Amino acid sequence: MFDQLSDRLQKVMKFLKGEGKVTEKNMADALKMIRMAFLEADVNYKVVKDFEARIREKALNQEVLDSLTPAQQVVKIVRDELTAILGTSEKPLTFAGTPPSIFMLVGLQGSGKTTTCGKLAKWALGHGKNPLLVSCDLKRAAAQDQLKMIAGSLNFPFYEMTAQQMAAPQEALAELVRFTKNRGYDLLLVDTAGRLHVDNELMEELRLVKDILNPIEVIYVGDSMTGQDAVKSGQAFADKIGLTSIILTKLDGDARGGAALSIVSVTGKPIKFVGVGEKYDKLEVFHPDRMASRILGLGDILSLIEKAEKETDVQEAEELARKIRKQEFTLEDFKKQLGQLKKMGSLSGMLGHLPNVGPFKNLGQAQIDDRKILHFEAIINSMTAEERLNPKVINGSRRQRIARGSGRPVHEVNQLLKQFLEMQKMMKKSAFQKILSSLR
Ligand SMILES: Nc1nc2c(ncn2[C@@H]2O[C@H](COP(=O)(O)OP(=O)(O)O)[C@@H](O)[C@H]2O)c(=O)[nH]1
Ligand SMILES: [Mg+2]
Repeated sequence: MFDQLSDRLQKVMKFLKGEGKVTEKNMADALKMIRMAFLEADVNYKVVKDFEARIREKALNQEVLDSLTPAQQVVKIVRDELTAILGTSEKPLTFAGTPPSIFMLVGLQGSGKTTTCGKLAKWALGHGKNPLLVSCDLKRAAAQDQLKMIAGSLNFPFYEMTAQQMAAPQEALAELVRFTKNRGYDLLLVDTAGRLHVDNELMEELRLVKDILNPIEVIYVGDSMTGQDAVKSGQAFADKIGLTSIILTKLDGDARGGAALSIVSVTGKPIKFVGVGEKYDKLEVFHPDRMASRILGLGDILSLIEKAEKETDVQEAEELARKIRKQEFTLEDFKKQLGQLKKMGSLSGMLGHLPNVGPFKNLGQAQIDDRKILHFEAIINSMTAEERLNPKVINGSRRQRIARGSGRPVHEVNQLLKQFLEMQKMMKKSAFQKILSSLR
C-alpha cells in the first residue's frame, strides 16, 4: 500500500533520526524531501503546502522534550500531521436512533459502489444488523442485476424494483421505505447509478433519491487508484448532493496515496472504511493514526495484534501481551509468534503490518520466505528449555550443538539470537508498552 510514498517518507524519517539536532538547514532539506514525496504520490498541492507549513512552524517552535531528541520530535510531528490529514481519528458510521438506518452509496462508475454494498452488508451483519439491499438506478433496470447476484451469493435479502415502479420514482421510493420498516429491517443499503464523469442528470437523480429516502449516511465511494480524479469528483458529489462519509476502494492495488492524503482535507468528510480487495470481507475500518504510522514505517502494531487475536488463539495472544508487558518475552514466545505468522497464512500479506524494527527490519523487502520461519523454528527446537528461557547461557559450544541439532549453520543461530535480543529490547521500549497496555 502506497509503497513508493512510504519508501520516500521512510528515508526522510531515517535522515531526521540520524541528524539529532534540528537546524534550519536540515529542516529545509527534510521538508523538500517530504514535498517531493507527496507531489509524486499525487497529493493535492494545497494539502502539500499546508502540511509543509504546519510542520515547519511546529518543528522550529518546538520546545525540546527531555525524552526525545529534537529530530525524533520532528518525526513525531510529521506523524501527527500525517495522521491529521488522514482524518485524525477513526469515525464510525452513524446509525439512526429509530431504525431503519438508510445508507446511500454514491460515486462514479467502476469506483466499487456495488461491491462495497455487499461488503457493508457483510460487515453490518457481523455487527448485529439485519440489512436489506436495493439498487436505485432509476434509468437502467438491468443495473440491479449485479447487486442482486451479490445479495444472492451472500444470502442477503434484495428488494427488486420493476421498470414500472421506476417510472414513478417518488412513489416507488416511498414504498421502499415503508417496506423496509414494515419488514423489520434495521439497515437499508442503497446502491445508486454511476457515470464515467460527474454530470447533471446523474446529480439530479441522486438528489431525488436522497430527498425521498433521507439517508443518515451518504457515502462517497472513491477509487483510490484514480488519485486526484477521485478527490475532484468527491468534491463535486459533496457540493451537489452532500456527503457524510467516504470509503476509498482498491487500496490493495498500487495506488500512490494521493487520494487518501487529499480527500479528507478537500471534502471535509471522514474516510470511514477502505476496500482492500475484491472479496466481500475485504473492507477495513480506517484508522488514520495507524495508516500514518504504517506509511512512515513505524509499523502497525495494533493491527498486527488484532489480526493475531482474531486468527489465532486469543488466549495465546493475551498471554503474549501480558508477558511482553512484564518484559518476560522468551525464545519460547518468539517461536510461538513464528508459528502464528505461519498460521496467518500469506506472509506477504502480513508484511505491511510489521513494524520496521528489530527482527522485522526490512521484512518489507520480502527477503524472508516461509522457509526462514521453518529454519528459525528448527533452531529454537534444538534448544533446551533452560536455553529458551534464558538465552544468555548460550555460549559458543552450545551454539555449535544447536546448529548441529537443527541442521542449520552456526551463523544462522547467531543471527536468530541477535534478532531475538533486538526484539526483546524493542518490547521493553516504553512506547510499545503503552500501545500494549491500551489493549488491557
Ligand atoms: N482490488 C479491488 N477491487 C475492487 C475493490 N472494490 C471494488 N473492486 C472492483 O472494482 C470493479 C468495479 O466495482 P463495482 O462495484 O462494480 O463498481 P461500481 O460501478 O461503482 O458499482 C469490480 O471489478 C470490483 O471487483 C477493492 O477494494 N479492491
Ligand atoms: Mg455498480
